[in-house]
Amino acid sequence: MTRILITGAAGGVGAMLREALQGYAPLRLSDLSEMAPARDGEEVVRCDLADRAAVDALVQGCGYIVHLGGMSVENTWDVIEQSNLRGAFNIFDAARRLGPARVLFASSNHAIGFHTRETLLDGDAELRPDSLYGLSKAMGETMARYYWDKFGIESVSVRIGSCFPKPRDRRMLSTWLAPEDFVSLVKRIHEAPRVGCSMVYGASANRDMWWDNSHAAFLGWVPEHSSEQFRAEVEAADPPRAHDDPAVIYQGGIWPVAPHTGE
Ligand code: NAI
Ligand code: 15L
Repeated sequence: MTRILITGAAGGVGAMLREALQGYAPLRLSDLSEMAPARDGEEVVRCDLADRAAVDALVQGCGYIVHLGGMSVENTWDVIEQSNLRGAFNIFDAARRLGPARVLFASSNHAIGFHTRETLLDGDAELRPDSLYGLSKAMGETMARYYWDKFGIESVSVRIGSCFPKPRDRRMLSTWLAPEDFVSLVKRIHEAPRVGCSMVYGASANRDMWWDNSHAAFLGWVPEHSSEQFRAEVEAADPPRAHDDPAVIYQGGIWPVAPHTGE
């Protein structure tokens, strides 16, 4: 059975995935931060993704890499560059030299966050990052393309909406990705005979959607959850905003109008 490497295993999504994949395949779990000790079928390796030699050792022997590690919100360019760009480069290049390994790249809706909400995006949508963080995800997707075109390294970039136990505000009623749906997507990407270089919007079967995944139908991924069960609770806690509030104009919410954090 393919050994699966999960980077960012101490994070919110990574820790959830670790539990869900127990017994599914041998797991190598890695993060900069401390993680719970290894159990049966697990290896736990602390590593900075910016450290090329350490990432090489991490990737060795793994056939599938779920690359979640990195700075997951806006930050200075130095931090984003080290964790997200150098980190992604080290992963893809190790997958080339030490693999081949298939890569799931955790991209983000913030790679396309400047699109407005009345625009339905499909597989050909233009990248429109709304932050330095979103820019690093757009660059990661381009890296995935390069490693496929030049070296045949298969990957799926998942433009994750909001992967939390439940939606936290009105916007997330559209962007929510139920953890269980992410787990089924991780497995589909692992089990598909071929993925080439693909992109999937990571959202559950929510009522009001801005994203169309028909280009990725070949994966056979069918999300089974919906944010609808949380609508009443979320709407009661988060009052509606004016139609010209940036928070309701952009798919990225307030990120497009947040301060620029480059020095
Ligand atoms: P998180 O912040 O909880 O986890 C990220 C993990 O990466 C952390 O444990 C952190 O210690 C680790 N990390 C950061 N820099 C590192 C480095 N240089 N070397 C090694 N490890 C490093 O984030 P979360 O929510 O679990 O997200 C996982 C991935 O999915 C991230 O790449 C994030 O950008 C992406 N994503 C998540 C979304 C969500 O709704 N949770 C939405 C869109 C994208
Ligand atoms: C992301 O990319 C972030 O990692 C996550 O913390 C959320 O902010 C999410 O996007 C979102 O847009 O809800």
